[in-house]
Amino acid sequence: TKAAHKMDWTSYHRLDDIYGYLNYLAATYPNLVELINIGTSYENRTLYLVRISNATAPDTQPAVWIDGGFHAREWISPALATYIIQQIVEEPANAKLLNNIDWYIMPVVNPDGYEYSHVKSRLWRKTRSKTSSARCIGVDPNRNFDFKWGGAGSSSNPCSEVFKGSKAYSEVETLAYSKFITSKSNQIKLYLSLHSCGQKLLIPWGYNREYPSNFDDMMTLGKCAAFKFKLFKYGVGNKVDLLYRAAGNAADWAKSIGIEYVYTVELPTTSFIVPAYNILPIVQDFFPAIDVFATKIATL
Ligand code: ING
Ligand code: ZN
Repeated sequence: TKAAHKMDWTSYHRLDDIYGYLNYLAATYPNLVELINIGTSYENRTLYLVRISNATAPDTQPAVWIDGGFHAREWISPALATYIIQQIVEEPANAKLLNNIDWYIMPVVNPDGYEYSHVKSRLWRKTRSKTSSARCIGVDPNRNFDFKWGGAGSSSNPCSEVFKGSKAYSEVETLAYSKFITSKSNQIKLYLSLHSCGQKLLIPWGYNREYPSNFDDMMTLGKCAAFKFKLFKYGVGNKVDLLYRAAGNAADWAKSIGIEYVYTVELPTTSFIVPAYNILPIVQDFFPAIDVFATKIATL
């Protein structure tokens, strides 16, 4: 990989640049940032996430999980995930976000797809694993989780964009992800999975038109967070009410293992193709919501 270096939010970055930035942060702020390797993708890329914490004893305080890059073409999501990392680690004005919270942030859950969308096919969505069909590649990682796997809004056709895979966790990426989150499930109080597009904060369930028992609490916090958005207007509500059913999605699974506050975020705009000059406005507009979430979580 590339030597450690800085990052910017005026262009989209390839996986090596993103990992180079994570390396740079871990090397520059060793007491704050830990680079964690949770496995290897189908095409042999490392699956990295960062832990940001100033706690002296590990795993003793509430934690936040944030991910991006589930879907290859949704480039604004790794951009926001890396921006959140940068703001927490490198912006002194945000030091309060480190009080009583551990942050686990994984900018690119599906690195093979992400790279493929850069070099071959801009609108690629899925992973890059071989399927039972010689013609069709990849699984929708957001239909591959072991909660209501295979239900409405997923497909058993390998050529579908919402192919559920041959079984739950057929994909090494979703398996590694689920194992890591499970290992921290007592600590993680808030889960944000970043997608695009459409400007929504989506609340489980997505498999069925039903609400989790703390749905009203998730609505209240989601609306408080959404009040912070000035440039882009976000809708807040249940996944099926605002979008569609999608069984086997990661956020439903996260909710099913007991994480209290769970959101799938559909970032701006109304297209997967967001011009690079819109990255900064989108990520800067979003960041104040992180403070709302953190304030809630730190007191749980
Ligand atoms: N949307 C997500 C998808 O996987 C989602 C999020 C999940 C919506 C479940 C509704 C229900 O379809 C994008 N943009 O990928
Ligand atoms: Zn997506």
